[in-house]
This record gives sequence, C-alpha cells and structure tokens, in this order.
Amino acid sequence: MRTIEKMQIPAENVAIVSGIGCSSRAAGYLNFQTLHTTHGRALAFATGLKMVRPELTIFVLMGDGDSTAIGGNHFIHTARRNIDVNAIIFNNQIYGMTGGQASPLTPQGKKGSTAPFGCTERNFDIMKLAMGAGATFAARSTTYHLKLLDKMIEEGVNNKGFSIVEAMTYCPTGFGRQNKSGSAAAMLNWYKDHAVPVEKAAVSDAKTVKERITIGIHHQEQEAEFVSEYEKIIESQRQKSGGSS
Ligand SMILES: Cc1ncc(C[n+]2csc(CCOP(=O)(O)OP(=O)(O)O)c2C)c(N)n1
Repeated sequence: MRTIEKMQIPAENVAIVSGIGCSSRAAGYLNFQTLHTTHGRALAFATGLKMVRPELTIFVLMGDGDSTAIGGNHFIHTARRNIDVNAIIFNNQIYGMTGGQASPLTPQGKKGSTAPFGCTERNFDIMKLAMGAGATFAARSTTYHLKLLDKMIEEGVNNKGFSIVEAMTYCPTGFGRQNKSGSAAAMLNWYKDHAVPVEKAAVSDAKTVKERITIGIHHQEQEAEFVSEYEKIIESQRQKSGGSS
C-alpha cells in the first residue's frame, strides 16, 4: 500500500491477485482490482490478466506453500517467461491456514505437524530458485525491516519483467508453538538479530551466512519481457496479413 501510494499508481490500474492461505486473504482487504484465486494458481491467473490488460500493475500475493509447493511449477515457469508481474511471497515458513504442515520453505530440522521430529528435507532458497528459473528481479526483506521491504517492492515494480520479493513473516501459532520460537514479538526480534545485508553476507564465511537471513537485492538483470515480445509477434503477423486483425 505504501509503495503504491509513493509511486502514485492510480488505484484502478492496480490489480492484486492472490492464491489461498492466510497471506492470500490480503486480496479481500484491499480496495483495488482484486482476484482471490485458487491454491497455487495465482501466477497463472496473473499471467492471463497481464496478457489482456498489460497496462495494469499486478501484485501477486502468495504464501510459501502456495508459491513453492502446489504452485512451484507456475513459479518457475513465470520466472522463465519473464512476464511483468510482481510476486510477493509471504514466507512464514509453514502452511499457516491449515494448521502448521511443513512447506518447502520450512527450514531443515524445524518441526511442522507433518514433520513432528523435524524436517529431514532441505528447504528451498527462493532467491536461488528465482535466479535459476530466470527471474529478472529477486529480493528479500523481513517484517522487521519494513522500510527495506517497501523499497524492494518499489524496485520490483520498476523492473520490467518478473519480480520476486520474499517477505519473511512469522506465524506464532502454526510455526512458533511447534518450534518453541517464543512470542510474536520474539519472532520479530529474531529477524532483527539474524538478518544481514546480502552485500555483507557475500564476504562472510559460509557458516555465518547459513545461520543468517540475507536481505536486499539478490539478483537483477534485464531481459525481454513476455507481453512486449508477444505483442511484437502479433504486430508482425498483422502487417504480413495486410493489416487486418
Ligand atoms: C488445491 C488445494 N489444495 C489444498 C488446499 C488446502 N489449503 C488451503 S491453505 C493451504 C496452505 C497455505 O499455506 P501457505 O501457502 O504457506 O500460506 P499461509 O496460510 O501460511 O499464509 C492449503 C494446503 C486448498 N485450499 N486447495
């Protein structure tokens, strides 16, 4: 909201697309063009919307389960396609809405109701996943580092292509209780104490980096944007066929 206001994007040109989960409830609370879709499929809906209404600034709000488990396939292909939508992943490291099942972002060793002795699997690093899949902007911040989070969202909007902002949030009930993380305030303070700017992390030793959350812009590059490329094809075919649509 703060970023939209700061960037003075007219409300009627903003579309909020969300999946299903606690985080995805956000679409219901916001007064823009909103689309509350199905679990894991928000990026597919957003892709269709951007194709027919390229003038819209689209934010796609998803949980960590939503975006990287059931929606993992959409995530990598949207990144590969480089369509100009802005994904914001609310990473509370658990399936919050359904009662604390482990997600692909639950850290290895942490508990979930489907992993009562701790997750044996390694968790994804969304930044690396985004880069590997071809996203042109990938950044991370936390709910403690709100100014940085606003800035990252703004930079993401300025990027002409697929932008991913991972917002580290917290779920004191679904994750905190099982992992004895303390109160909501304690979980917020954990981010304060464990976040490190990605530029600094690059020069730290591997162990330190592993125990910390790197924040800031992790990746940025310029690549052809999907809708623009598609429009070029439509235009060239139109000209070939003598201008008729
Ligand atoms: C196709 C489908 N499968 C499963 C569900 C049940 N379901 C609803 S929310 C949810 C998990 C949400 O977790 P996450 O995406 O991490 O978001 P959070 O609630 O933590 O914000 C699941 C599995 C569903 N609604 N639709």
